[in-house]
Amino acid sequence: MKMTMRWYGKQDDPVKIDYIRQVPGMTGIVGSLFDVPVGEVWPEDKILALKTDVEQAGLTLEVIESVNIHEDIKLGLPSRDRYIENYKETIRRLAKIGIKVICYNFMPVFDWMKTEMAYPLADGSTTMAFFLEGVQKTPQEVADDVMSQNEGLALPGWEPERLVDITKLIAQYQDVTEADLRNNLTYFLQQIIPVCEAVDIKMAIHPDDPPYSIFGLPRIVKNRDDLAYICEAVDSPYNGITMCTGSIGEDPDNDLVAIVAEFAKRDRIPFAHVRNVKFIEAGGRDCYESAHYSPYGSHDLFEVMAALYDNGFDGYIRPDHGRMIWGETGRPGYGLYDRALGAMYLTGLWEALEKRHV
Ligand code: CS2
Ligand code: MN
Repeated sequence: MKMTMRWYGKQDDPVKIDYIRQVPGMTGIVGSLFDVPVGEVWPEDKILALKTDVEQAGLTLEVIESVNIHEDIKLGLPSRDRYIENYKETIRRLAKIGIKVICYNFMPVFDWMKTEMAYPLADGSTTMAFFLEGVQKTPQEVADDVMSQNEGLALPGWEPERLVDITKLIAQYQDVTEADLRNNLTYFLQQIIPVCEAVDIKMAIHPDDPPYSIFGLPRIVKNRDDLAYICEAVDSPYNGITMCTGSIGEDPDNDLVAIVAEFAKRDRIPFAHVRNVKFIEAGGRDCYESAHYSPYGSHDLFEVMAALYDNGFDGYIRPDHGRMIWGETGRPGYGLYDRALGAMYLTGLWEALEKRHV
């Protein structure tokens, strides 16, 4: 297990990489280039500059999150082939500097969705939350709402320049069924996995967050059967999953620990996001992102880590989102303090598993 933390880069992340380095057990950064338009080939000089920044801090850069997928690939438009060729070239360039895992998602139009960016908890901290009521409006209203809560910081996929077109983007999917979206994902994987095998980079698809349809959009990475379908669509260890326990764990019908165990055993988890969520009511879907520590959430993270450990997991983990604690401000979910507590907790669980099992 290699513990990592996401970092948004020297210019854009209020969290200093030197502070991330001080978290015990931290080995690497999960990074990305955020200024390359989706679909374009990543420039080699920028990739190298990121690697240099990370290594100067004494950390490694072996995981990228994300190389995003152009909408035309998800829609299966004829123009997808050009974007897939670009994607392959980015994979080759990332391999050259030692990247081992690429996280990506196949969610139409936008990435994760929360309706509350600073939901207050009883201990005075704030956290992100998702309430179904919050999406019973038009996407434009939801976008405006989230932006106003978020000091103008956009959710991924909800960037102001895309918002102009969000209704149009969503409309493009009107006739796209889940089966169509699955076919488009399979087509993409069939093209890129041979390249990944050749250059030794594992692809790791991130589950849909939340793991069910919203705004009538098709979603195909929601549960055990979806994950199995994807693994079998192109049967290669290079076609893997980012096991995000917070996303899969947002549907009370998902048996999180069993899902983690199954896909770890199948050697399809090169990368895991391990965090907790707390359902407001048992059986319901409204939830907030709690502290990682199991008694504070609805999932048992000891059992999650044990499912990874017992099934031979040797990939990368990151604590994913954290609450805002100790007066920290900045990008919701991505402060330093609570993610550091989460990382340390997970590292402690792993140490206990190792010592008791060896
Ligand atoms: C991440 C996702 O911040 C997060 O919630 O887990 O945004 C993730 O980076 C993407 O879905 C992966 O493509
Ligand atoms: Mn995640």
